Amino acid sequence: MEEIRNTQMEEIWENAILVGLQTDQKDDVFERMMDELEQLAEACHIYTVAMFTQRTKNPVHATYIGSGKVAEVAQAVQELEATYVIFDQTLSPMQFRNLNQELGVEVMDRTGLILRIFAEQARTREARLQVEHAQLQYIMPRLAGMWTHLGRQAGSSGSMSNRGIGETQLELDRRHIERRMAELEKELKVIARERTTQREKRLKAGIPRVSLVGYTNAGKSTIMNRLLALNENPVEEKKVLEQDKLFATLDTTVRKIQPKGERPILLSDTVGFIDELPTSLVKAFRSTLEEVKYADLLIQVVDYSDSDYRACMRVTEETLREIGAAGIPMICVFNKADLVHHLEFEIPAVRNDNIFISAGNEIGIAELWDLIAQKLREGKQECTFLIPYDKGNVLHHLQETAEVLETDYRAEGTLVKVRCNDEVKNRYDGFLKY
Ligand SMILES: Nc1nc2c(ncn2[C@@H]2O[C@H](COP(=O)(O)OP(=O)(O)OP(=O)(O)O)[C@@H](O)[C@H]2O)c(=O)[nH]1
Ligand SMILES: [Mg+2]
Repeated sequence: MEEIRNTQMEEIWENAILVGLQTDQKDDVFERMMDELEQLAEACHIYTVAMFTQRTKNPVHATYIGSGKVAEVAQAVQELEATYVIFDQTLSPMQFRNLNQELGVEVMDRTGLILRIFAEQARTREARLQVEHAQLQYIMPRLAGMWTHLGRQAGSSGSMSNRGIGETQLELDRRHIERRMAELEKELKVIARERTTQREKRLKAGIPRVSLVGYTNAGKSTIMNRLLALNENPVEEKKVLEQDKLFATLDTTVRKIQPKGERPILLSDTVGFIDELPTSLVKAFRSTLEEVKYADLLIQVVDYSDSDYRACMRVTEETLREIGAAGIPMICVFNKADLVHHLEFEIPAVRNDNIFISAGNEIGIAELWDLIAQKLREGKQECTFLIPYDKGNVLHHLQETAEVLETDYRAEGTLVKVRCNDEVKNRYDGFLKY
């Protein structure tokens, strides 16, 4: 039996008690945060057996929650045989150490939980290295407190919240971690360079790049798959993973979308955002997210059925600013409209740069494509340049930066009709024919 349980076929679920501290948040915001914490735990196969909350202006310096609450939680840990106690905010190393000691089980915080999901979900080499780096950065200041609970727990397996980096953790000293982090940084740099080369190749191809962005679980991957289905010969293997789970996608996938008779785009699907995404992770995933920075158009996917979707949009926009992708033209897809009760209009509905759809039910996919194509044409104009044959570099650059519509070889040079923005038009003003 034990053997079967250990195979990957069966998911082993563990129990946790969640603890939240309501400081200045409104009730509904706080509730939503706790809900999200429960979902994050679920994504790690951790089942919530109880939830404790406390209202206070300021967290207690030493233990985050008050001592009475600590005792209450400690008792519940015994009674409910919980494996973890998970806190709603990032704990300081000291709080972490004290709580580990006083509660006698493994303590996790929101950041640790997110890191664990990332560790479990990481598939590609780059994602794995990025997650390991973020984990080490998180562990460093917390090393001292990490194992205190084990002293009290006879026969514990010694599993820890940050799996995947080995169980010899206890012996790892700071120097060792630092060395490993430096190694990881070096490897990641090499991968980032390869990624840049790939991107440059794609840039040269002159195909517009469009990136799906948005809060985790909003439906980005589902939209990617529905748009892929518009291709003339859709290939099943090109599909990406869509799943009702936070952070189902960690890697960036780029796919060419080209419905029959249309101009192609390169669409990228990437890691979702979340409120207070640990900065170590944002940093670690910076190169994965670079794809977004170089997009011609962003598609912000919003779960319209989420009562607080506006907060999710704010998080997305903040994260975009953080990664240097603010200011890129954007359309907003209000997805999961099928789940909205009493919707006052029919879907699909397009309002300026906003579109209301249900990717899950394949409603509004063609309309979304039209909006993307229209938005990509916006702000561009058709111009014809005559480039003398000795100005090969100019022609080359035009082909890279503008959408070439027609090419004709004349006696005086190459006549190219392109669709381009003002910047390109002005730069080659001297060659402008009409
Ligand atoms: N009801 C409904 N469910 C949807 C719709 N679109 C997507 N879903 C479901 O929402 C869940 C999340 O979808 P994904 O496409 O994986 O979401 P994502 O934004 O890629 O999420 P991450 O990669 O985890 O950040 C899946 O279970 C989808 O089937 C929709 O329009 N309506
Ligand atoms: Mg996804």
